[in-house]
Amino acid sequence: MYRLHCFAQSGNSYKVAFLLRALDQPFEMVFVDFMNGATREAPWREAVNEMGEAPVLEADGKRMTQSGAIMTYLARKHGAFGGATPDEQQEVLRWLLFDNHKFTSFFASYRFNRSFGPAAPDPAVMAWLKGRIDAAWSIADKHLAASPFMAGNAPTIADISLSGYLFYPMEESGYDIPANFPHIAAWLERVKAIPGWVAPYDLLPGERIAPRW
Ligand SMILES: N[C@@H](CCC(=O)N[C@@H](CS)C(=O)NCC(=O)O)C(=O)O
Repeated sequence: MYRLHCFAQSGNSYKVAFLLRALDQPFEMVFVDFMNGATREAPWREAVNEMGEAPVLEADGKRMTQSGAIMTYLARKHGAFGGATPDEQQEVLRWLLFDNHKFTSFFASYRFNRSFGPAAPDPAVMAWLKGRIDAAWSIADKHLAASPFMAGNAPTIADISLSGYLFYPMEESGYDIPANFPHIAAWLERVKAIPGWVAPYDLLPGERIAPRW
């Protein structure tokens, strides 16, 4: 059985959990106490992930990290959500890289600073991050105006990756997606229709935390 190391606020963990559900694969979840510093402790890094990050998936005698790499492994293994042709598979990879570099990463940092950080966010840092988010999201919004899913006509792990953080409550990020990114908003409804979809806080272990700042 798959074992997923994860926690409720982690959109990157949510991506893998959602994919496992979409693939109809049973899995066990291991709570990572991220908010109390678990991933920064040397023993955790030694035993679980040298990169100091969730998610981690244990499967087939391996311990895997990086949601994009984990999802690629699962899509190949189960023959679904990986893209139907070599061209689509290449497109999936292209969007996974864009997601990890620009789409999820800036937004995850922005949301963390705004809701869960140890101190009130620095306005200059937040303004810089917001500029980067708006630029990346505008690119995805334009792409989705012409395509139902990121890599063609059917959902893939690229959709699961890019959408992961967007299913968290709006008050955590302050981002009003329907008002500002209408094609992303419409696409999120299509992603939600994938069998197995469930909201992050109804799926992942750990307590929901009220936004701090
Ligand atoms: N690119 C990685 C990012 C993973 C990541 O940043 N995970 C967060 C939790 S959602 C984390 O553990 N961060 C620890 C840190 O940055 O110190 C992935 O997609 O798995």
